[in-house]
Amino acid sequence: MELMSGNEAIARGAWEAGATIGVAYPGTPSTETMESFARYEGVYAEWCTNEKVAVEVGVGASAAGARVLATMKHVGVNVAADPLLTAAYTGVNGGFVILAADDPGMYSSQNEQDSHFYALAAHIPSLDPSDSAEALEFAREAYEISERFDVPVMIRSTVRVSHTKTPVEVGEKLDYEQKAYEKDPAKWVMMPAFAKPRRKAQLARDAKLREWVEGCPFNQVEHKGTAVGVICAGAAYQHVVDALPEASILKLGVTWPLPQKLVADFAASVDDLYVVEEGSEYLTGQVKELGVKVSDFPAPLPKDGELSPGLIKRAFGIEVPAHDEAPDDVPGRPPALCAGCPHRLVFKELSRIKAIVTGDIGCYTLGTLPPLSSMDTCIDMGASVSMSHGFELALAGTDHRPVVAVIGDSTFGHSGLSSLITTVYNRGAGTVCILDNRTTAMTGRQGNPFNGVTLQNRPSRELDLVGVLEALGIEHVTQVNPHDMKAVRSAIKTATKEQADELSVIVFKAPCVLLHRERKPFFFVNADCHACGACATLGCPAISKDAETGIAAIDPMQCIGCGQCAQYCAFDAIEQTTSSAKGGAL
Ligand SMILES: Cc1ncc(C[n+]2csc(CCOP(=O)(O)OP(=O)(O)O)c2C)c(N)n1
Repeated sequence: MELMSGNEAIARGAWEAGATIGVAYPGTPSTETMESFARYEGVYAEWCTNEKVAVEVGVGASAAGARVLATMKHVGVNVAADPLLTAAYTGVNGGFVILAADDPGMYSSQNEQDSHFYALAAHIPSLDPSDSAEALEFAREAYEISERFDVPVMIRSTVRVSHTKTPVEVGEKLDYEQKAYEKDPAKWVMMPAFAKPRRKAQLARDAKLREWVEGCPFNQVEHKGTAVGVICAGAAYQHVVDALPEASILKLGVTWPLPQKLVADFAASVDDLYVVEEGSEYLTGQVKELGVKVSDFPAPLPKDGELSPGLIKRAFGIEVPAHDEAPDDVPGRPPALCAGCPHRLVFKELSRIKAIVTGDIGCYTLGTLPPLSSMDTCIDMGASVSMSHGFELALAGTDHRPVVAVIGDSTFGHSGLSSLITTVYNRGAGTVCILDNRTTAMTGRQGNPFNGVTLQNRPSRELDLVGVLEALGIEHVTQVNPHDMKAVRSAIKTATKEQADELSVIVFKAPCVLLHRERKPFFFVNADCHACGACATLGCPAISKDAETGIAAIDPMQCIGCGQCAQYCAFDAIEQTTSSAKGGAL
């Protein structure tokens, strides 16, 4: 017996099933799955530039005969949807399993989505583990299902299942022999003449899957009483067990296709049937489509966010003791860029010149929050560059503010590059700031093409970012140290004023503070502080102001000695210690 998170258990299950190839782009709450899979013996695992590429590499490896694991967060499935929906036609050779990890409650995402809808659209089985033991079991079995029915299989997890550690029984690694590859264009070349019969094959497969799912042991009925019956899956099941100990439960381990007879029989065995699901109406809709009557909750169950036993109790009109729920008045702890973060001064300067800043997704999205208050927009990865092009087109000289896109190195590799090519091709203008902190920081410092670090530390090639930009034919490309206020200011000024009518790209290159482990002597505020507050406008968590006097202070435990603040002090009141005292813990 071992304690594993759902993500670790999925990796273990895939390894036990004989999966030898892992492909992913990081994204919370899925990331640790591939990091964990990569540590097993005999597997090859890699970060791809984005989820579409990951699924395509995966389809290639599956076609060639290997068992493959692909992992991504829910929004990554949007990116991968193109190959996924056609891979659902081609089917597989070696088993192909895709983890879609959803984030109800948006702990670290830009939206809430229910990936079940992709399984429905693609006609591929969706398996919903409710704890780590099931995550391991379902992942292991998913490969058999994939090969038996010639179909990619989705494991749909949520943050609670992916990140909670529960006991698992680990097994032995299966002695799986990679299949042979045989050329078969009618299966693998999806041109209309071949896709049409594959579409028919897909529909015929649906019927087989519907037959199989009726007897699939992943779906379980827990009979308690006949008054209330609840259909649920995944994390919602755990909350229902806590909230409604008297209710009978149909726990669905397979959420597409639904076991029609099992659902109908269960519904007939209870007086009132409810469907409890998180932030979605997928299951409710599927059950209703079978002609089964679903009762309304006595009080509304939220349609957004994560569920909890308390929320479910309330929906059923059960009183919830105060200690069951977190109080509403817990002080908020807004996230902030780390002390010494190389992104900080870029936002400070863009805010100072009142630029329109189209932002992107990464640590640097925090440049939106006060006191930097810099970013105007952020919707999905890569959008900063394409949206700035859109702003330029629509404003076309009618607004005096410069339009600046801000994007991280990993996000640029993910999809910013294709956006930039659109701007170059159409002779767009504006400034693009690439914040190259030498890592994919937001999701836990993964490697990417521009730092050349690979998941399994295999030899790689670090892409020359400036070289790539110059090769696109962009005339104004500069590289700047983002800790140097004057250099940052001057580069932004040149790009937004002198080169205002053209396209310019500034690469701000300095390692993330969590990578750069050398500690420098910390800074402190001396007696010359005039309480002007300039240093505090940087939003560095190490800097505070006395509530009454306004005099600044620097917390030596948090300061890492980057010296950004000292450059903003007009009174030379911020000094670096000369002693060997080092900055705070990293
Ligand atoms: C389609 C999609 N895939 C993955 C993610 C998860 N994610 C958010 S930001 C990010 C990368 C951030 O790295 P980078 O652009 O280098 O910025 P940094 O955090 O290092 O500042 C990732 C992978 C996402 N939000 N959307």
